[in-house]
Amino acid sequence: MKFVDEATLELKAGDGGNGCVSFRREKRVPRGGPDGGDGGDGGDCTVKAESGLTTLLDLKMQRRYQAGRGEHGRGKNQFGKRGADCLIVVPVGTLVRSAESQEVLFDFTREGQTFVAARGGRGGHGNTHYATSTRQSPRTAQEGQKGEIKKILLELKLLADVGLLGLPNAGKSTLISVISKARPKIADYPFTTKIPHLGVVRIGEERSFVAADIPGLIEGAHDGKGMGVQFLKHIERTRVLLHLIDLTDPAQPDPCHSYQLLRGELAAYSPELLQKPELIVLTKMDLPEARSKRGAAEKKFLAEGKKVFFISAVKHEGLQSLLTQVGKLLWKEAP
Ligand SMILES: Nc1nc2c(ncn2[C@@H]2O[C@H](COP(=O)(O)OP(=O)(O)OP(=O)(O)O)[C@@H](O)[C@H]2O)c(=O)[nH]1
Ligand SMILES: [Mg+2]
Repeated sequence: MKFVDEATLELKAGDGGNGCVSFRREKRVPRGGPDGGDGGDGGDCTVKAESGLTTLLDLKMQRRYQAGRGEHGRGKNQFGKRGADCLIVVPVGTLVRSAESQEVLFDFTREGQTFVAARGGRGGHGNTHYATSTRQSPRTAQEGQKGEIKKILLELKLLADVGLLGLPNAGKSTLISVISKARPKIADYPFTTKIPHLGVVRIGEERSFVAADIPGLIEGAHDGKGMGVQFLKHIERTRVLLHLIDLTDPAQPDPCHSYQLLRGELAAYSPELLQKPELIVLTKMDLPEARSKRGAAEKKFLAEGKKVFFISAVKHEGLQSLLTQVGKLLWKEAP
């Protein structure tokens, strides 16, 4: 599954501070030499990659970024302070393009890489730089350069390994929020999730996979009902599916039926989806109502040759063995 996340940003690097025209004033020295300091450089707009992030969503909230201007130089050879840099943090995997030409300016492949997307203006020289043997009292100083103004397009492509699917309210967002740092909205009404959310799930020290929480699917989804077909395409490229089922759903007293209903939607959309390795996950097992239906549900699925997992995302129960099994399917070995 591939998500493309995009954000267009307007950057303004800091202007350089002006150089200063000043002369030494000392007692008994009528005309001291020049002592005007240089202006400080303007701050840069720098983009940096960090591995904990998975989306560009935060950057869509704020589109304009401005770095600080350099201070002007002062007398007594005092240099102006450099302007504050402006740091824009993006996930690893982000591509930076020029918004005008679409040209790729930088490709973040590793954590910690930085790229100066708009450079601050150089500070101007103070009049000390202009003194010569024949011109001892220069009244000239240089203005600071303007900071660069750039418009950039950030593009992030992320591949999800595992797709969480289920009817609305099945507990998909709750699960991803306890196994990863993703924080989709959770609520007790259907269609809380309107866009897919990705989360990086760590297994042990070395391994991790990307899970995708997608909006709930309903009968007729393949025909565009509910949140529609647009999200089914997102799960086409995942390698493993987790099919979440809520035993307490009043509209679905029979979990096998709700399972088949969703499988039917997948089949109608693309029969290949049925070939993907999947795990059936019965959720909300901390609720007495779910627990009372546990035995019967397990038997029913077993009769169809299906093994099921029981979890309570809220109580963090059953998650370890579920994730271990996901790891086995992804890597064909114990993680
Ligand atoms: N008791 C209990 N409630 C849960 C558990 N998991 C989810 N819920 C509740 O079930 C409701 C739906 O949870 P969500 O995680 O938003 O469900 P979803 O599948 O993402 O729903 P949509 O985004 O609407 O498709 C919320 O009120 C959750 O608090 C659980 O393990 N135990
Ligand atoms: Mg949700």
